[in-house]
Amino acid sequence: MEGQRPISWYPGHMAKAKRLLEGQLKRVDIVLELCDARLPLSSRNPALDSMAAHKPRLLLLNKEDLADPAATRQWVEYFRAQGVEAYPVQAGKHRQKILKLVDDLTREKRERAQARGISAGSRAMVVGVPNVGKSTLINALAGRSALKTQDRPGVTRAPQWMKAGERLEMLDTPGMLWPKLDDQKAARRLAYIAAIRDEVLNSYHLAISLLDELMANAPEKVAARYKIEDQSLRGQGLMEAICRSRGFLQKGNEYDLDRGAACVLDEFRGGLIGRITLELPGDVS
Ligand SMILES: Nc1nc2c(ncn2[C@@H]2O[C@H](COP(=O)(O)OP(=O)(O)O)[C@@H](O)[C@H]2O)c(=O)[nH]1
Ligand SMILES: [Mg+2]
Repeated sequence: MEGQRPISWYPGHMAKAKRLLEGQLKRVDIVLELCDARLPLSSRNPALDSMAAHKPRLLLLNKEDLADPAATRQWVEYFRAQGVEAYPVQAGKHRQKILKLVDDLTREKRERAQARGISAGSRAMVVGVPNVGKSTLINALAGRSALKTQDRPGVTRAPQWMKAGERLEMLDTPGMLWPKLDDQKAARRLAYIAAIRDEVLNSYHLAISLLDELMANAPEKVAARYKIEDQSLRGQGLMEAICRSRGFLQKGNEYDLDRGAACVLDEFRGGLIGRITLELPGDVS
């Protein structure tokens, strides 16, 4: 996109994250993969498929409260048609539901072990790209609120196990998946949900690009939120209309476009514009 630096991710970070994750995966019976329900495609990383092959996996479409419920239903159907167990959740709220799902998925292995006289529980870990809710989920499942996790790639320490329910132990460190940055569209979308830091992009251009996508998906929600009458507005014209309606003006009555940009990004992230999903299964090429 014009005026925007390409998004970069250090290959060294990626390689370290991969090594760390491979080591963690070896220790667990089941993987709880988190993605963002607003971006079920862009917020997953297909590298996990090969790394966690042959392990039971649960795909949790997190932050369902921020996503469009009809779109979420479409995604759940899409994933299930592919044989992926997918469930919409709010990581901090659905402890019992998630523990039950994990219990069901690990039952077979547990019963096989019991038949051989081994009465072992199951071990699980949480995996996902930054900001999808990994720490929130770990805290919720373990029933603790003071978990201090370091999910920066490369931070190595002895793994700690926490009890989460009667038969489940959980790795207290989330598995860090690096975001999918080779696809610029996916990368931009990850920046909208703050999975990659703002600094790597110019906020103004990011907000303009987000507005473009919002107008394609849910123009009436944007119009209602910012009291915009002309729904054909796009780009700077739309941002100016938002600044006008919010009174974001600078000296000399110029529009404070940066303030408008920050406002749109914040309000989208907080769900204030409405429950909006930015990609549908039909978009999968
Ligand atoms: N609205 C909403 N916010 C959530 C949900 N789960 C997590 N969050 C928020 O998302 C942000 C990132 O969560 P965190 O657990 O730190 O993500 P991590 O980087 O994957 O560990 C935090 O501000 C959480 O409060 C959810 O289901 N709904
Ligand atoms: Mg975290």
